[in-house]
Amino acid sequence: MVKRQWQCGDVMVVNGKAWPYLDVDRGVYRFRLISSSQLNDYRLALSNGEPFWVIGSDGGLLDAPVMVGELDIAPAERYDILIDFSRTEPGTAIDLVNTMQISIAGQANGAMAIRDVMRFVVGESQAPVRTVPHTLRRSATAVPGTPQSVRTATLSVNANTENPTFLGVLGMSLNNMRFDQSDFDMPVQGTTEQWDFVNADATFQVHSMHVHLVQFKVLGRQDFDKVRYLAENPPPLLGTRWTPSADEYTTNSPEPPAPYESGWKDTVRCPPNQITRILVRWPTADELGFDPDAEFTGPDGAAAQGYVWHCHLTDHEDNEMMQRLRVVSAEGAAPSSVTHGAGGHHH
Ligand SMILES: [Cu+2]
Repeated sequence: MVKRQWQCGDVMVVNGKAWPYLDVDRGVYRFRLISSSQLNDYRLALSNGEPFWVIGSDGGLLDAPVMVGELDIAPAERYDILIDFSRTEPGTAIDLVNTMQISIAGQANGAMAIRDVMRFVVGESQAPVRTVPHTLRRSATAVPGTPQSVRTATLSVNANTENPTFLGVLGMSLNNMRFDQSDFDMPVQGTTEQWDFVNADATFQVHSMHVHLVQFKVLGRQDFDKVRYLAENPPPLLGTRWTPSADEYTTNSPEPPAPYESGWKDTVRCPPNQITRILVRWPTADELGFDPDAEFTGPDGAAAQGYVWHCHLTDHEDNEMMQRLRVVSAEGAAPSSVTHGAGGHHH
């Protein structure tokens, strides 16, 4: 667990300890990482320049270990990694470091980057596991299929005229909507959709988008011209749905996801000035063994339905960067506002 204290802190905390060290034997170790940082994303590497292996992501094991020199991890993303200390000289100290500059908001305390995460100190003994496996699954992960529709979702930080306090003037929204609006997305059970997360945020913040109920595939990312996009599609006041496609404003070719992002994910890094595309298959009640659209009683005692999708930066999700979502049955589906076909990005 990697965490920084407060929004703009400058102390790296791992499992509750500031800059801890761990004694390791000479062998291969599995670490289960979750970034519980509130704001920053990190690029993790080993100080000795040695590679390590990613073997799992949010939704389980990858098909095979992916050797990396660096691993990007945003708040709430999970990765399982293997580090091989088997050939390391006893007594060697190896640091897990972050090579990513911290976010602009995180630099308010003057820290540009927080390099040190934790330290491994290699001992004399041999650990029981001394090799990295070649495969992790018997069969390759299934792909959800071709999307029947494309939804554009916009990630924005915009002026909140109702809250004049410091930082409160910034409203954070998805699709320019408030959380309690009723015109949220209602995908149909059994359908496959492409969602294009358009990060048009003025603050150059990486958002970490999390969809409840499902595991999805990351299709990739593409740069777009945010200035022209915003000029030609000016967002209305907060509270009016605003989801223009950014496909006409792209400035390079689509980039595939990092190889370690090829497994099942429920949380994805959405860098600024990029479209991050995912492929989601909405499960049916039969597949789940329960009705995902069943009514339940909300904390306020009122009847509610559905799930949420949100940015996992905690002050963003707490500031309305969260939307409701209902996964409706095919029979109960209302005509939707989904953009079909044209302009979409198909693989
Ligand atoms: Cu965010």
